[in-house]
Amino acid sequence: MSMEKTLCNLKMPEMQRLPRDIESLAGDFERYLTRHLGRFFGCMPFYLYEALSLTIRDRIMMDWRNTWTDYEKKGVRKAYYMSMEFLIGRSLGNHILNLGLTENTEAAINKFALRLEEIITEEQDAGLGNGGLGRLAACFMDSCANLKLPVVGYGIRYEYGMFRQDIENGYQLEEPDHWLQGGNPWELKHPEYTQVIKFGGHVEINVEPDGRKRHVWLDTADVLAIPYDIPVSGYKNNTVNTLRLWSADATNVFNLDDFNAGSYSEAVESKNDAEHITMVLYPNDSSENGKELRLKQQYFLASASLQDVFRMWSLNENNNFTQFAEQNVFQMNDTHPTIAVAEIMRLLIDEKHMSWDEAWKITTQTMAYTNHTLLPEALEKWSVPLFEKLLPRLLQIIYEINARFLKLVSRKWPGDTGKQIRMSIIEEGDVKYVRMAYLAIVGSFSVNGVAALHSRLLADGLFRDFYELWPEKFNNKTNGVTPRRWMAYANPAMSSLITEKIGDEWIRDLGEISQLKKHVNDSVFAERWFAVKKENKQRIADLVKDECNIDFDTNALFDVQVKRIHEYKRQMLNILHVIHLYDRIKRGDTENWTNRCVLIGGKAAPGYQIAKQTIKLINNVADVIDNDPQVGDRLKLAFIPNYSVSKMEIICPGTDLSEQISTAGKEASGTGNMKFMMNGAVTIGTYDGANIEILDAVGEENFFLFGLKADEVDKVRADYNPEQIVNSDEDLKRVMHLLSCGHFNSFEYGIFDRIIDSLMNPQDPWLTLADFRSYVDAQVRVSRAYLDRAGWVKMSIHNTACSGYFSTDRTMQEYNADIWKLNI
Ligand code: 26W
Repeated sequence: MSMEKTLCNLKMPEMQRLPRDIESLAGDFERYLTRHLGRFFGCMPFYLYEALSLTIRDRIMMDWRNTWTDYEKKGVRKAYYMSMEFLIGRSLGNHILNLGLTENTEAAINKFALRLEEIITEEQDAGLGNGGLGRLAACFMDSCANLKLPVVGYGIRYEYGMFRQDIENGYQLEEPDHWLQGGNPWELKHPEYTQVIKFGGHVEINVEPDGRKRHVWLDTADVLAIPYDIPVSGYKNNTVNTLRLWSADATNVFNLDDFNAGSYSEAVESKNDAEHITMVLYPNDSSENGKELRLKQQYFLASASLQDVFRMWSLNENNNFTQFAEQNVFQMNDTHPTIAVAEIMRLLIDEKHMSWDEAWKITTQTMAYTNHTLLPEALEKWSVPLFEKLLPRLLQIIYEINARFLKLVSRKWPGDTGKQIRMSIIEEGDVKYVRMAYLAIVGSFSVNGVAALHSRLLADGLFRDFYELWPEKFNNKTNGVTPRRWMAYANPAMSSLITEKIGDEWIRDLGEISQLKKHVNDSVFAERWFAVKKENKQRIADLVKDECNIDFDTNALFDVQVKRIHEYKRQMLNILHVIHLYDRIKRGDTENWTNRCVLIGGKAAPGYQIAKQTIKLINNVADVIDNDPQVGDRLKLAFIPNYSVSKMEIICPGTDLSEQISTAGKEASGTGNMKFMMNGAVTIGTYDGANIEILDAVGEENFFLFGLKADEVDKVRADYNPEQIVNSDEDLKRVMHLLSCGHFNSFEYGIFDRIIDSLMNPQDPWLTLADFRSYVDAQVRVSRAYLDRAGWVKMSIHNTACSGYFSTDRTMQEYNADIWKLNI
């Protein structure tokens, strides 16, 4: 290791930029395949992918090193995006696009009678995230590189990513996702930057000769954190940022007592325990189950990342932390990494020997927190006994933060003990809990929601007391998606059509896409737009044929809902509508009919029973509908298994209608809605999350709005009566009858009872039936609108033309202007 250090300090000669012409790409590709990997053409295609990735990676290295050394220079203020999830998906195709090498690479590969597409699809998705929050982090990284913002991502290198979903007899089966099995050409291991993470043990107080007390955390079980760096290339701008993912390993020191007692295997066992920390991504995206290993993961990420930043700081500044807050800012992606608030205090006080006040000042000037959900069951809290056992020193620090904070509360609201109890970071009760969101708010200078409505609901509702105390901390940052992956890469046909009309600046700056508005009435352009959509629909049809053996006709309206399966997202409302359409066909009510292909996809958390039953119901309804000759092409339903980033790359370009139908006030933002809109889908949606901003951008005549608004939801809840709703709506009555009479579960008695009960429950928090009528009416408007082909295409172009605001480039510029203040 010391050897490595010396060598690293040597001045390296300037790296030469590698040639990017077809010949040299082809030559390197062949050389990697034959001489490095020892394979030949005709081998398993995975090796072709590996050889091509190494070829492309070589062409990133120089810019990567230069970008990093630029950031390491003194005086560059940096942001660190801390997230338990980065849902990256595939990398090869994305880097080829960003490097501007699409054509040359294709040509180089063609020389070997291969197609680029075949090679790119060999790559396993890096599925290191559950859904929206994880994919958002990946889009943020892309945009920061595009904007040349000095931002480093910190995350966890899970051995197993999001589980693979198989469908058997209509039920979800979870299979482990061993994505690293074949090796990962996109990561560079950096053992020289290993950090030590402590767990367990106890705390003692030493009195220093100068009389100051010092806390020492002793007898800990230590785990090593080893970083793996992943390059994040900017779009044709020679910038390559870094995503640093931590992997857990045992310390090299065996437990000598065990060892000497002859317990060799016990000594080795500890290695296994340590490695478990980064073994698997938790697949829950909305309810916290308080698992010990998850808290370990969170602390592991926070501590390793903070120590890494401190290490880099010390390279330049020795141990002088006076300027630290001027040069560094941490953005915490939800409460998952917010133990960082206490950990940075520990590092500053116990290891850098600062006073409490100095350390607190640095903490509250460098920490920022983003909230992604209002669902109470998703708010993380950890039991105090668990904390005490795993992280005793951190618990002490949290208690001290809380004591000082509650003093402030009592000064602001003298005598209001209710307020103190409500706002306390520690929840009192038989078992005490640490409320992570409150710790995050108290320790941060910025708290943001992810769409305008959501941020308002945080200030007015969930975090109201805190908003009253510190209104200046609260702000909104509406989410976005990266147009590189979600348009330029995923939808090449539409991208070239757009570029032909308005040039290609939109890829770098999506604001430019508004120029398309000039062309909405151009009928030649509209016809070409329609043709491209149709090609893209064929790709969905092929996928559905391949995976579900169901025939989608590209003349039909493609109606898509893909996202995690959750009651608040109301896949059930979609199914009720599908059953209603089926019922209409069966009773012959098909005048002016619009043919529809309905596609639903998404994973259910493995322990979320009702979500899993919903998947089974979708598959059973699909079976009945798709095999009924009387239905024919009028209606098709498919459930696409194992929905993932790479599937969305095929799905969003070919979608006509985007389903965004959550109970108002429940979907913090949504980001699938933005991908669809960008690709020319029209939205049917509730007044929720970023739908509201999409509606503002496109206007009411280009959006199918329905359902109760967030404030109405709360009022209706008081005397919600599903039975009465069913009885007063003939269509709904028939749908509920078909559901409950076993029409979709002939030999599977009772399997949907729980779903039906929850819909019929006056306490149903998601008020699904309350929005049925308004949803069906909106769908009638959709069907009618689709019959007018020219009108529909206009709407489609208009949606794309209005999508400029929903680029993560805009989101990142706002984070930078209001929170990070880099490059200023
Ligand atoms: C219990 C652990 C847990 C809780 C919540 C794990 C993961 C979560 C995430 C916050 C779930 C999530 O992905 N939320 C989504 O974040 C997106 C990005 O901001 C939003 O667009 C979605 O509306 C929100 O549901």
